[in-house]
Amino acid sequence: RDIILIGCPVDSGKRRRGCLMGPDSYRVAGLREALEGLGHRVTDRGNLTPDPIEAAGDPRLWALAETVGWTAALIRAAEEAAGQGMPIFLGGDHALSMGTVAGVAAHAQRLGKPLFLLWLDAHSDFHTLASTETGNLHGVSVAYLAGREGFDAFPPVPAPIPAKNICMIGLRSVDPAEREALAGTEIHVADMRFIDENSIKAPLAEFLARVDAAGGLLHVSFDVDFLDPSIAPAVGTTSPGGTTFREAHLVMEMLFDSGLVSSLDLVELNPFLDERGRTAGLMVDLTASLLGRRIFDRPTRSLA
Ligand code: DIR
Ligand code: MN
Ligand code: MN
Ligand code: MN
Repeated sequence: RDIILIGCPVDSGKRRRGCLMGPDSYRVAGLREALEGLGHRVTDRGNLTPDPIEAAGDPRLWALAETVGWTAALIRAAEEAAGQGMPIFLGGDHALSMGTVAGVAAHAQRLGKPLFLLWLDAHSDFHTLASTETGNLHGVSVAYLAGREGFDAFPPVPAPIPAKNICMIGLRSVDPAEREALAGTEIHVADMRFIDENSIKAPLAEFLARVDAAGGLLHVSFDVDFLDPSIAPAVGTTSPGGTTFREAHLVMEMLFDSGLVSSLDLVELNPFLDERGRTAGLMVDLTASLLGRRIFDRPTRSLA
């Protein structure tokens, strides 16, 4: 495949700094080389910068103008790149997905195909600007993309994503206002208890079958805190009880087998918190699984 790496050093979506170093951490950890080793053509476009925006600040919201500027710049860049190959957006915090997913959705709309969104995260990121308790805008991305009210400060979403096309897997930290809002939508939600009881394969297989049946494009937004902090410590919002090493690789391997993934975000890596590149290296390995690295070719020979 033609893969386009786009550095998105967005660090405005929360107060703790460090995600701006994410793109370079993935480069140092060998993302490009890993994907080339799987036979892909890889282009690295370097890092983007936000549009200069003079938005009135809001004391309740952290760095609103900067995040709006990033969103505007990323919508353009993502729409363009989605027409040229498979973009991988190297974050940066999860505020960047407001731009990348909105841009990819505009591209899908031009093609006349529905866009589906897989949100791999401990958090649902479903606050509005009115409901956020922290004022951290990395917690509002899905609400913006789904077309919820109250985002007048942001660029209009070119093609809001229907709730039934969104699936969240890995949830374990959902604020009361988010719970209530999610309950009123058709968003598919597999929280950690559901995964414990049913396996992570079940909700993903069901979602992929729907994407396939609809002839859709699939954007995957991968927050590092989807993973258990014991294997992925380099994230500012760790939450215990996350997915294991093998659960995460299984998700990536199933995504590769589906052949449906058309774009990817890697978000919330904070290299300042990493242990000698351990988390960055795991994210590179998981991305390689998403793009075809496997233990054996399937089907595995029967032992019988
Ligand atoms: C959190 C954001 N619910 C908030 N969640 C995070 O600040 O509203 N998302 N960390 O990944
Ligand atoms: Mn997130
Ligand atoms: Mn998260
Ligand atoms: Mn929260």
